[in-house]
Amino acid sequence: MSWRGDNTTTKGASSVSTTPVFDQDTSNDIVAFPKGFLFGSATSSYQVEGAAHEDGRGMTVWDTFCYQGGHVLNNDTGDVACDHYHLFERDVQLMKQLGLQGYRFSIAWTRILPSGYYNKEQGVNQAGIDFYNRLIDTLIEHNIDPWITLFHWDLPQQLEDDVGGWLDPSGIVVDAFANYSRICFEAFGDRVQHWITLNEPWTVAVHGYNDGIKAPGRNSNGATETYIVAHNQLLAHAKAATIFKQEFSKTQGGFIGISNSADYRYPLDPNSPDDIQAAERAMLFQFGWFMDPVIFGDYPDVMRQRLGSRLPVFTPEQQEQLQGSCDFLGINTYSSALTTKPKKEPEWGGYWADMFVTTQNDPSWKKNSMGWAIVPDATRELLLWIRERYGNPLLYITENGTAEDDHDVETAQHDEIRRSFFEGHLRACAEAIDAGVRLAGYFAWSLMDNFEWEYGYQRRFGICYVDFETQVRTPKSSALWYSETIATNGGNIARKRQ
Ligand code: PNW
Repeated sequence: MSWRGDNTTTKGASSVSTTPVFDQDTSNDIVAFPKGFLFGSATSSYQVEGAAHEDGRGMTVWDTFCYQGGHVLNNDTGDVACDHYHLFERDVQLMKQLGLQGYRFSIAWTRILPSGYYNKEQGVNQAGIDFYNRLIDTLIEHNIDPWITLFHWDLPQQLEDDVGGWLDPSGIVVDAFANYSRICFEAFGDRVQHWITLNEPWTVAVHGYNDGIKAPGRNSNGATETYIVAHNQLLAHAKAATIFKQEFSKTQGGFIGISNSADYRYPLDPNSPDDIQAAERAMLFQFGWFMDPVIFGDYPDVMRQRLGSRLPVFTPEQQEQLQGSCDFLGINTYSSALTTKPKKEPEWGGYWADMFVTTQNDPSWKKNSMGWAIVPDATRELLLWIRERYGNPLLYITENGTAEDDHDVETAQHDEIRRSFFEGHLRACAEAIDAGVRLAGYFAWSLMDNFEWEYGYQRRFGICYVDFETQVRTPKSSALWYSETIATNGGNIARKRQ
């Protein structure tokens, strides 16, 4: 099978191939992932770094949101978090011990550009560049492939104050992101092969501007703001990806993509045309909203039909920039639901009313400590759905994981629910690959317990337990199991559930 990227020369952690070979032997009872399949784990800057006011880092909307009080459980903040900024060397050691092949982390925009903008007087904050250089070099020394996310929600506060952040109608925020991205490609692109422009623009738009539960906490005008914020993020992605392709990838190699939220929706009644349509509409309102533009150059038809003029319009030039802007697609997937068509049109406006879907869980599904249903098979269905709609693109699962109540280190070391979550989801991935899906890697969310946004430190997604008093990390049983999965290439996963 031929893969985009077949001709790449791999730099950085060179033992990690970017060229998976799909020659699956499905006669075996045990799962085997394709040669070159990448197993990693992920974090993000605001959730793990801490050192919030050190070495010139500028304020972000998440600092502000936490300091305002009342938004985050216990009014927790990311001021210290996992202190990864100071402890990264130990953390890389931990990754090495677990045998991780890739580490997906995000760059804090305001460590590089404290105000968010580039200008000659202020220049670039060298201390920020130095930190990520040390992190990248340490990863490469340990043969762990660095995957960079450029934006994982910590927008510079100055941009929020000056132009309204992602609501900015003038294009300043888009240009600022493009300039910041260029600085990163230039500084780190000699060693970094995989770039993710944005993490879950869906969550920023919907949780930040429709539901008001994440920074900047707006919810009064979701019916329009949500779509403007999504639009500007897509334009920012397109501009950064264009810069990458025009100015960098030809000479320094590398690949660029975007990580989108994608949770599979089943029709409640598989024989009901209304339910089938509701499921499709839900997928297009979440995933298609961001994926259709980067593949086809425009939003899904169903969104245009339901929103009319509230859905912003791309110019032909923007469409051209967007279409084909990704070398690979990053999938962040956590849960699933059964969908049906609501009995009547909602009286209130906003994103969820626009989607017009009622969801429920199957009674047999277990729930995690976030209340999210655990549905491993939905990941296989999701991957097959993506293959059908988008013509079998190159995929990476850039996040998948679960939060459990591991509130002390002993409990955490017996996290059987999380272990079996990973087993089920990785089996589903293997099944999709057997069916021809081009899935080339998987990142467990998260390497360690961290600042879980509005839930503060009360929800733990880590495969390693973090004692936030002492900053000691302890691998949970899921981490040890995952480590064995990596070492045996899936050899501890039976093809069929026992
Ligand atoms: C992702 N949902 O967010 C983020 O990328 C991570 O930073 C975060 O820690 C992780 O998942 C766990 O929450 C999500 O509404 C936000 O289903 C919202 C949803 C899922 C994931």
